[in-house]
Amino acid sequence: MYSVAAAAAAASPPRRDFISITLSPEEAVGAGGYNNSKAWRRRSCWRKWKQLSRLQRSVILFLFAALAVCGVISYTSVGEPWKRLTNKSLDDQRMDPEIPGLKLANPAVLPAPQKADSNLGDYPEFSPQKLPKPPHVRRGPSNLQIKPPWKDVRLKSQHHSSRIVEELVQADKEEKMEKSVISWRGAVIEPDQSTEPPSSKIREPEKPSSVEGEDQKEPVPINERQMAVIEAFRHAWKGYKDFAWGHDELKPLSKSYSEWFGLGLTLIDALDTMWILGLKEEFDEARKWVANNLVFDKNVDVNLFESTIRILGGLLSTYHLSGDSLFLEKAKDIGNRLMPAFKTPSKVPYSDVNIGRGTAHPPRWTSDSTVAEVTSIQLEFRELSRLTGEEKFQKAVDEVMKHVHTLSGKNDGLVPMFINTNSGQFTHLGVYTLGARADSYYEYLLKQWIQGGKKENELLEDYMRAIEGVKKHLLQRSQPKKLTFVGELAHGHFSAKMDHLVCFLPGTLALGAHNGLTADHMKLAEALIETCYQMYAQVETGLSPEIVHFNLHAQKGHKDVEIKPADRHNLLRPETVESLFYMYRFTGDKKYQDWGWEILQNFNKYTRVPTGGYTSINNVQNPTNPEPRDKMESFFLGETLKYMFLLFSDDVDLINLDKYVFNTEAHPLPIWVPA
Ligand code: DMJ
Repeated sequence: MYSVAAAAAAASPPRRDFISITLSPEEAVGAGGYNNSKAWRRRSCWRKWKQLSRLQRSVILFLFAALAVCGVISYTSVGEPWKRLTNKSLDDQRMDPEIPGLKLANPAVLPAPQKADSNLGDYPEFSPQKLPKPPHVRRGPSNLQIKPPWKDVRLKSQHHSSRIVEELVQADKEEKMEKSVISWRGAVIEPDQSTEPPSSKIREPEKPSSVEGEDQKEPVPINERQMAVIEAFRHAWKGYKDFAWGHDELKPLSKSYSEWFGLGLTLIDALDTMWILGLKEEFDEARKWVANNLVFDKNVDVNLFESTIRILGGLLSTYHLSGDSLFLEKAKDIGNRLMPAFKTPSKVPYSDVNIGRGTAHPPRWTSDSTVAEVTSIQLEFRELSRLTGEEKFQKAVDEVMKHVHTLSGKNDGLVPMFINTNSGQFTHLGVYTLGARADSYYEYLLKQWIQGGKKENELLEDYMRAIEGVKKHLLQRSQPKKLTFVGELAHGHFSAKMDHLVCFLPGTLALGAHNGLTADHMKLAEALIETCYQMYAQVETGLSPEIVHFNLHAQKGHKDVEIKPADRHNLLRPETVESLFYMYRFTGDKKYQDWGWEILQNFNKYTRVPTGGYTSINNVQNPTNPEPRDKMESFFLGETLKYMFLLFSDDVDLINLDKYVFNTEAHPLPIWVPA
């Protein structure tokens, strides 16, 4: 039978996938002979149609009509299952080809941490695209991510297929580990999926019981005091941007800058503060500088400790908060360049490293390093190992801790201030302080123990012993207010001198108590933070000097706090505000917020430079002329203002202290096994 299909087949140019119907010769060749022109074919069809009887034509038309009706019916009944089938087949495509049966989660919408060799040009640009936030989508980097209030998600601009597979497998692993996703100010916190050090066995993190509820939690609005901190930060940043952009420190009065390492120290120190404060524009601009201008291949000597806590720490925490692999790449770069410091006879690191040449050395006048410096780089290098899978970083710093653990020369857990890089022994024995050169040794004992999931007992032992040492040798009460303070011990003689630096201690003690250590520590923390506050309140400007001496004997007309002329400067240091933050978090007592608020107002009154920036001052005792020093330290943005903002917040999930531990420069790093 002649059909339209056949006609269509005949009419079509030769194709490989047509249906061929062969017609009989007489059908194919009509009068006039075979001629494959269009006109001939049209005429020929019409002639054939005319030759059919009326009945035949009716049957054919009826068949066409029936076919059309069937087509419509079958489309409507088959359409839905077909659609489902189509979607299913798309789902099937998301099955991991290498792991049968493993269904992959949605393709990652957040960047996964990149491998050590990944391309530096591959950094994700921040995308304005906003994706709906499904409550249980597991995605993104194997790290803690706090999305800022200005954005729910960040998209990678490029997806190389191999990386996508990695991300998908990663996403699936994360799903298996029942990671929690909790919201913070419309943002998300994803506890780490691989929170053990590289050398240890990976354990699944516990899912916090509050996760489901918190997912629904309303973002906590920023309050007025926090707004004041944002305003202060913006003012400081304006000065830095206008006069010191890309340099280490702002000199706000001379409207210039000073260089220490020549690495944009203030900018790097301030990155995570901007993220936490929600300053998107400023963050984006700073990120661009890091991407385009931050180069470590420079013939420059840097201090191992300072560059570790400020640069390495700042980059690592910014990586964790943002998920942006740019910061991890930079962290790896500087981490590797600092490693030559550990090539010493004792493996106790030198204080200085030339990051361009790969050489390290002690200061010119000694072969000693400072104890605080060699024992306060561990949080950062350990975290770098965990992220990169390269053990060498952690190994180097763990060895230092193990070595110091075994050393003689301690006094009930209190350490001297210097250690020799050749012999590995303490030097200048007999002087004990919790201030300069020893302070963060104590802080990092506790914090490493917390970071590692409270399993490294030697760290805890050393910490507990040291606090007992403090109680036994260094605690005293002042007159007339009977303030508890931490003095110093020099060859058996007690000195009532206390550095402002010691004011980290109440916060650290409170953190220890929060982590299950004895309640005594909290009591001591409460007493010490009162003292630190008085170091501000008893001074004419309401700002603490660098060092105070406490009165041990009541004298008419004398306060508890005495200040020597050489000690009356204020460098915009963070320690008291830092401790106020911990105390408020753990007690909820508003007086700590009020004390911090007073301090912020006094910074604004005496250290704010109208054209932008804040300055350290020489004389906290002279409110009419505090003698500005013309320098804004990077830690003012990295620490002081960050802790202020956190202190005024009532949101415990704004850097949750069961998930993060702050390094000594206020850069939050994830706790490997969160509570
Ligand atoms: C910061 O660099 C760090 O907090 C360090 O531990 C001590 N000194 C400054 C802040 O005062």
